[in-house]
Amino acid sequence: MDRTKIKVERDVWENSFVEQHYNKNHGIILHTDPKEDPKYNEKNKLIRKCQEIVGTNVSGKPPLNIAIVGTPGGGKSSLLNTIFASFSTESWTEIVPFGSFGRAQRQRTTRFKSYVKDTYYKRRVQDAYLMPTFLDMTGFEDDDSEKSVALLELVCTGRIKEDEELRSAKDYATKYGAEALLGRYNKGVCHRPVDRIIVVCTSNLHVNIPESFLNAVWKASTKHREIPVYGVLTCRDKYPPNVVEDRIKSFCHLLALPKCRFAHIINYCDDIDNEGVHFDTTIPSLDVPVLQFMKQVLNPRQDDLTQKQVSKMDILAIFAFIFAVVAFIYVLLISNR
Ligand SMILES: Nc1nc2c(ncn2[C@@H]2O[C@H](COP(=O)(O)OP(=O)(O)OP(=O)(O)O)[C@@H](O)[C@H]2O)c(=O)[nH]1
Ligand SMILES: [Mg+2]
Repeated sequence: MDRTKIKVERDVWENSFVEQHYNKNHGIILHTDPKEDPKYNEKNKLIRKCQEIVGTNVSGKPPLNIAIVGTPGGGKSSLLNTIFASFSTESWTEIVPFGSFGRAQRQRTTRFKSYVKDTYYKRRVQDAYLMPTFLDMTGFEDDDSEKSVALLELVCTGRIKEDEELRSAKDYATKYGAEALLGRYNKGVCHRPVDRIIVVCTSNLHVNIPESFLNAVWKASTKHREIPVYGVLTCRDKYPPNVVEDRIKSFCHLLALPKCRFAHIINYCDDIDNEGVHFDTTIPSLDVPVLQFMKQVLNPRQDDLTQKQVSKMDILAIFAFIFAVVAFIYVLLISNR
């Protein structure tokens, strides 16, 4: 093909690899039969590609743990439901409760929750693919104080327990400081060390980009080991790329995101389907850009934890626990003399 004839639209080229998977005007047409969607075959191909990338449990690797972080109401939980619908061949389901109050004081998600393969990956016949575990949590404040970085650090090192309220850890840090917080939680067993971080933020121009929070993510993600950071801007239906060009640039700049680690997407939501077509089906035109992004996120990296390293960390945690118990008994015996 004559290379000079390839004409790339400016916003397509500048924003992300995901751009090419949207129609020029993002006019998503809803079909009750997903096979009628022009992106149906592409969706299935991308699912297969993602399955190939993650491999099966024969490899002996653990599934990746992917943390979804952001400030309140940015679309974190909605993104998870969209990712799950993208991997699904049946229908969108509200697996993660979503719907924000839009204020930091009242958040939809208040507890730390993991979504393992079994909770979202429905197949008639179960397969052995190592689909990742996703971690959803409360929105963070736009703050890069030591306290916020410490809180993110706990998330990254897998110290937060299932169903724990991040607020209690935050209150503890406010009372006793970041060091005390890390000290308290570091005694705990390592639950799910994070392999990837996806930072989610709304495209809504009336909401400030949480600069300090993005800075805190950056600090926490590089503290112990390099955890790859990805970025998603939601609400593309209301704020298309040409309207939020500067916002996209700042967001990517603040997180140092190259094109392959950024996506500007539309989540499954009432705004794009007020007739509820997606309650009974999936919308491949919405899924394809998200799967394209997930393909990038799932790509293996050299420093991904292996099963061996994970078990080594477990053993270390058990030894630390035994040591703490023995020390406690010793102190008790001494003080009773
Ligand atoms: N139009 C539109 N609305 C969206 C999109 N993504 C999310 N929303 C809406 O934004 C609101 C907040 O979404 P959530 O997914 O609950 O946000 P969250 O970040 O999990 O919120 P908290 O858990 O409270 O921190 C909901 O009403 C969603 O329907 C999108 O791409 N387009
Ligand atoms: Mg939420």
